[in-house]
Amino acid sequence: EANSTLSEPRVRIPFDTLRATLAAIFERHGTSAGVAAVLADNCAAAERDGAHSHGVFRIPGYLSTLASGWVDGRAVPQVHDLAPGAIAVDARNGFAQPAYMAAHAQLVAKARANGIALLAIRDSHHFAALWPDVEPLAEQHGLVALALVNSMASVVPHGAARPLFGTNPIAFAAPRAAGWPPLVFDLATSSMAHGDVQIAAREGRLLPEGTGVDAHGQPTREPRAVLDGGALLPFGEHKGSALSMMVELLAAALTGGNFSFGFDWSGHPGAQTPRTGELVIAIDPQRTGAADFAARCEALVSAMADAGQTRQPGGQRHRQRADSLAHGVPLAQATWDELQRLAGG
Ligand code: NDP
Ligand code: PYC
Repeated sequence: EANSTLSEPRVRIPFDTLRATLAAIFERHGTSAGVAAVLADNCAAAERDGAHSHGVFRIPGYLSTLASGWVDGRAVPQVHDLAPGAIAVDARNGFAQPAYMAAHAQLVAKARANGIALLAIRDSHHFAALWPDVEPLAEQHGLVALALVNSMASVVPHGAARPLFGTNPIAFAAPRAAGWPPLVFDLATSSMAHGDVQIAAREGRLLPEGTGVDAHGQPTREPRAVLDGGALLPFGEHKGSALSMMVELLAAALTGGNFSFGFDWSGHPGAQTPRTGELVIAIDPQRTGAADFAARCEALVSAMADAGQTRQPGGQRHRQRADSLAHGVPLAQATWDELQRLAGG
């Protein structure tokens, strides 16, 4: 399978070659060329940055979902210019990233014109890392950006008895002074991303204490018990649970998308992509009345370093990115062989 293993032998694949191969796979398995290009960019970038839970590991899930008829790989998103600071996109049961791209330029223009703008995406499937939805807004456009997406009922709210929330990530990006990549974090509000539980199961690793419960609601460290009828817990008990609730409200209720518990994919065996919503908020730091945001950002970064913080969020991804761009994206040989087979090569 495409996500088979991290064991040797390994190869280094040029980023553009990986991206082109992934685009060929998507198109060969039922997406339009445009959707294939957007998903391939996203998935290859995650693999390049070492974000393994949402890199090529996800290809079998994308393909089984497309084969199940649950998602429309050829959907053409409808963009609605709602207000000076608001855009809505109906993804029409397509992937979230093409819907986002359809409104990206408008979001930037509105944030510049108004100081703040939001993009509300509904009826969309987000099966990816979230940082690609905010990092370019900070890096290329100097905007502060926040993105939230809800997923599938797999997390038990704090104090509750059954799963309701999704793993519901939050991503944030802030531009830094010239020459520095933006400060970016991207984190699931669950104790662990569902994808990482799947990877732990594949690799035969136990989960940390407090990650999840089995089908009887009992704490377990067995990834298969979490995946087969069990559930994850929020990170940080009531605090992560409250953030996850907020994501349901902002990414679903505010956009018109489904809640994580609000869709039924049982008629589509093989479906894995959640059909929900996404909210992106972009803020122009030049339009808030504060002096020189970039300088304040540098002051904070220096203070964190002085306090002893040696690793910043996003730092590891950028180190892996530099390595991948210099030497090729590392993949298991078996994984690369399988990707080429799927691409029809
Ligand atoms: P992690 O816990 O791996 O990382 C969360 C953030 O913390 C990252 O920005 C990471 O930076 C940073 N970080 C990690 N370790 C440290 C450290 N020691 N010091 C400082 N910063 C640190 O992410 P998750 O497992 O929570 O999420 C993984 C991915 O899964 C995300 O990309 C998320 O968007 C995706 N996801 C997608 C969903 C969807 O519905 N589409 C649902 C749930 C998750 P760095 O990247 O540099 O390590
Ligand atoms: O890893 O939790 C996850 C996830 C859900 C949807 C896409 N990724």
